[in-house]
Amino acid sequence: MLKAFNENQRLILSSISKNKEATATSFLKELSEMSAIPLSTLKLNTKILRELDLVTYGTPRNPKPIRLTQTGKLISDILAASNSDFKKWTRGKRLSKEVKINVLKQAISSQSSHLPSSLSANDLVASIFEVFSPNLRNSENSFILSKGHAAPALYATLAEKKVISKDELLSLGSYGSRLQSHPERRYLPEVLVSTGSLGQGLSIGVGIALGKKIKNKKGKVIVLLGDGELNEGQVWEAIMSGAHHGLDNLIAIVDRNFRQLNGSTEKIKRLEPLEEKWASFGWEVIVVNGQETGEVVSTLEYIKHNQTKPVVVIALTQRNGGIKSLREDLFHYVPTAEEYERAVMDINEIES
Ligand SMILES: Cc1ncc(C[n+]2csc(CCOP(=O)(O)OP(=O)(O)O)c2C)c(N)n1
Ligand SMILES: [Mg+2]
Repeated sequence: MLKAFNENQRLILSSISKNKEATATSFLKELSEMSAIPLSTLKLNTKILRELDLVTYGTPRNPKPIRLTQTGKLISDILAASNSDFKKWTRGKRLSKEVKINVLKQAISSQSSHLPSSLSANDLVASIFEVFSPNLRNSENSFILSKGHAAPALYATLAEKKVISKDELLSLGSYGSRLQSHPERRYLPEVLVSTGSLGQGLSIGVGIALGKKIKNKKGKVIVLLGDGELNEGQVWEAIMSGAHHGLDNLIAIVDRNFRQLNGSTEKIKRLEPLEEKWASFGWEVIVVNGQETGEVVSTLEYIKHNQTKPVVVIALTQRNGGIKSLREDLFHYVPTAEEYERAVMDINEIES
């Protein structure tokens, strides 16, 4: 039960208990400024808490202070006393640290890798495997890396899951290797769908999720997309189909790094207001910090247990994966030995 609450909801619950007489609007505005969490994310999570009967507040016409209900107070107290999720988040962080380092190693050994796009996605891929263990033996969950050029992040995560060895990672992209620069289902069964041609993954995800419904099968279907990838019209057909069929087993995750190739997504073809676009197609939208594995893991846990319609997680990321010594604006990039050493030091600093 406690696992069901994500980090934003915990923050809201604990802050309301200290709140005196503020209305929901002014309370959330202030909390957003203090925490640097987008207002829309806090609003959505507050709405969820109200649906769970944990908080009450008025309307713009009939303003009332935002308050915890009796159950809300109880849950807030239990959450304050519990540290069980923190253990889980730490596990997520450690997993991601190894993945980041192994993504860098693959870039160096192959000398031609989509390093920045992989670093951007790697906390997301690690978190997805942490929560759902998709595509692995005996797992009922399915994962499609629609932005297939982030294959190194997938391979490094599969190495953490002991599906492939860390030595094999160094064969990335070489002739005869199972680890091609875009994931290839023929060579690696844990790659559910071969990808690389952008725009197709969500349509395939809709098909698998619909198939599960028809056959009464359990499990979630998770699709990771790039933000530039959303320029493909086929993605929006899939978004409509997911909503039309009420697929409460389908989760899209958008790696929102605001970059596609070497340019800005907003200059090339504007995506904003992205949350509103997905919501207007009938999806539930959650915005997270995609470089905080704790936040991503707890959000995915929440969705796993509470999903009632298709959900999109818009994950705010950076092409350097939060590693401050690496540039954020590059598409193809291979670090020198010196840059690698510096990056590993940065990773140890972030993930310690
Ligand atoms: C159908 C298709 N068109 C073009 C490409 C070439 N391409 C590879 S990556 C990329 C940019 C993708 O940007 P985004 O989805 O934002 O991913 P990011 O690298 O930022 O993670 C493009 C256009 C492709 N792989 N597939
Ligand atoms: Mg992008």
